[in-house]
Amino acid sequence: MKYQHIVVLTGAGVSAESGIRTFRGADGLWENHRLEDVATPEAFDRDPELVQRFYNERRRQLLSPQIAPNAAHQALAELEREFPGDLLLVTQNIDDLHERAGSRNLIHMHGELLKARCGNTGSLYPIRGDLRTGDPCNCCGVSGSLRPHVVWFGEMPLEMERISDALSGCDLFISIGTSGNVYPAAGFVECANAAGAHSVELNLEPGSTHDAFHEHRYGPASEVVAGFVR
Ligand code: BJW
Repeated sequence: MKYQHIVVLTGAGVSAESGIRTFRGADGLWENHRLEDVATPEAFDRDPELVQRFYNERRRQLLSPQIAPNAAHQALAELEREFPGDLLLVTQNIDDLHERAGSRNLIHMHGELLKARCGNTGSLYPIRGDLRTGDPCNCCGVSGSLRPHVVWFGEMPLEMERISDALSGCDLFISIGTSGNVYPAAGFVECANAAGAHSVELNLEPGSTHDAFHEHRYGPASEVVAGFVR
């Protein structure tokens, strides 16, 4: 491969064929709530039980035996293992399917479903069961301080400095299975283009920022990702 510094951005579409629903698909509602009604700090302040239930259900689903990485996750892990240059995988997904497939140089910019965070101290805890509104946390003992370790609208995505550095030094940027509706991730293609990188969109259908990409391949991630990287 003629490239040396690759940044890959993934979104919900990469996990769709593993059985995890995307956000903005035809059935993108949860219990008739819009995403914006459960994925904001205001929603958590207003109705913490509703928000905890939303994430508890998704955590249970993620840990159910039928959920497993698909061929797209596997192909990206294989690329990381075999690529002689450096590859940073930035995912907007809060599932752990990239890790399960073997990816290691990975940033979860919107957080991780299998971690809880203390709202008072920022301490992180692994979590595989349900979070409840009255749970006290080990670090401060305050009940109700634990929240899912995820990034809601209006909050700062994680590790932005490391991501910006990688984008400004990359020569190939690959975006996979994201609608391009949510910033700052939707702006990464422009950062990569400004750095002189070749940019590629792999998606089921054109996303909102498709015009910004130099190359496109449309189809299910399990097919187009494996086809592109191998
Ligand atoms: C397949 C497939 C298959 C399906 N194969 N593909 C105006 C302008 C600019 C910004 C803003 C603005 N107004 C407000 C903002 C800021 C706001 C924002 O972007 N709002 C928009 C709605 C406009 N952003 C924020 O608030 C962010 N923070 C922020 O900006 O901080 C300030 C800042 C300033 C400067 C620098 C840096 C920061 C925070 C955003 C947090 C998003 N959080 C969520 C929830 C996370 C927890 C959870 O999972 O519950 O993240 S929202 C949700 O959307 C989730 C996702 O990661 C994210 C993106 O969704 P994604 O992955 O694109 O999924 P879908 O469903 O939209 O698309 C799926 C795609 O897959 C589709 O394209 C399908 O075609 C495809 N597909 N099957 C391949 N088999």
